Amino acid sequence: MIQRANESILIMRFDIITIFPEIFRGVFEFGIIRRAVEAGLIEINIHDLRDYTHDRHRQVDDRPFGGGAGMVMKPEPLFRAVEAITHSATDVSTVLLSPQGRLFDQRVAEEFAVRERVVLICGRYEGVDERVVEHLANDEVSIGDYVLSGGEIAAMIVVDAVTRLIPGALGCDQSAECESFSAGLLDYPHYTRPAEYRGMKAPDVLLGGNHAQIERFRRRRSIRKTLQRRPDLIESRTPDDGERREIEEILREIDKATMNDE
Ligand code: 6GU
Repeated sequence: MIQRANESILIMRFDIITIFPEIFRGVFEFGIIRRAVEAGLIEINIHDLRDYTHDRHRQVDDRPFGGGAGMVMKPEPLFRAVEAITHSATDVSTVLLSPQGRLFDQRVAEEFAVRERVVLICGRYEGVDERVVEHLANDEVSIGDYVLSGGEIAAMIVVDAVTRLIPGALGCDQSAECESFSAGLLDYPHYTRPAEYRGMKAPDVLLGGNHAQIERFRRRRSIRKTLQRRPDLIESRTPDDGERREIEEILREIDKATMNDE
């Protein structure tokens, strides 16, 4: 459970700095994010970087010193934008989105969720003047090991993942905790009506109403899927004795099943 710095309800403010503000039209107007905005839990402001230029051409990038391909985002508009947006605010994370950043995962989302303000600077893929990295941003984040044309889509992902962690943003506070990764495991499979569809059956145990059995079934399926698909997540856990026994048991079952296939 995330505890905000202040126990009373505190609005969390995102500021996104981008050269493509139109990209964000619409994306925050649906579902959980929309409801969080309407409920006054979060505020999202989109800023056009060109508004912080002073020249006639509203130039935000320039050719790299030392030569080479591509353009580099100039420092002055970015410094001006961040300074104008944050002025004297404290408890601000100023985050540059770039492929050089640390990997954004659920832990990082939890870190941001306890901030009062998060400023997201959308870098373009060719690069951002290093003085922004060193002296303006206090964090640099990447959403994965692939290259995007810019940080805009990454910013959407960060806002989404962080908003879900803000108390009250989900219908039920508990549901974020139960979901994939909060417990460090992949989610268990879900089923709904009909109980049988084209010969494909939902597991009987889920229809029976025995809650202890249902919980055990779901936990074991979570562990099994995680072992098969993301063993790295299992390795980074410190399981208690019960869970270690369960993992070993499931591993033996998987072994047995693959031996039968051979
Ligand atoms: Cl945050 N930006 C860009 N341009 N590419 C990325 C990324 C961010 N994260 C992964 N690839």
